[in-house]
Amino acid sequence: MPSVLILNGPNLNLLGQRQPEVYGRATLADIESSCTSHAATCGLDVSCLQSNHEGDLIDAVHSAKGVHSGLIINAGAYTHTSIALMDAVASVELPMVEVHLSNIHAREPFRHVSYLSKVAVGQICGFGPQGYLMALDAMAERLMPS
Ligand code: CA2
Repeated sequence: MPSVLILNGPNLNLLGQRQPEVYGRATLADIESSCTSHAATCGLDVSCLQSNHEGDLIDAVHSAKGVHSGLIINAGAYTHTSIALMDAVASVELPMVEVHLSNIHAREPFRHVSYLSKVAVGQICGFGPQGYLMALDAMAERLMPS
């Protein structure tokens, strides 16, 4: 069964505890659990990792090569700043779907730019936790076309 690595970046460990008006009430554990259940219905295995550290996210992307068939990444604020994470994704040559809980294009101008989008198959934003499930559907179609 193809395996997908779901990476979440800085501060996403705080989901459900603060700013529910922006990010909703689901915790990261809730989201990871629904991803695991949904992935099974799509014929995918998933592994989930969250880190507040850019280098750890880069290491996780490097380690995905040869282990996972695709990446789903919500890089948090590193989305808008990290050329290094973009380069890491490009280097492993795995399909990557970018996810954001909020609609980054409807927020502050500094959130409108995503370095990760340049190396993504596509970006899903504004649908809250459901966006991760949509990303799994997109990845399943990409890895196992019907
Ligand atoms: O909408 C998203 O998913 C974001 O990636 C979330 C990032 C933000 O910097 C991006 O522009 C868009 C921030 C994640 C912070 O998460 C928190 C959760 C609860 C309380 C405080 C922050």
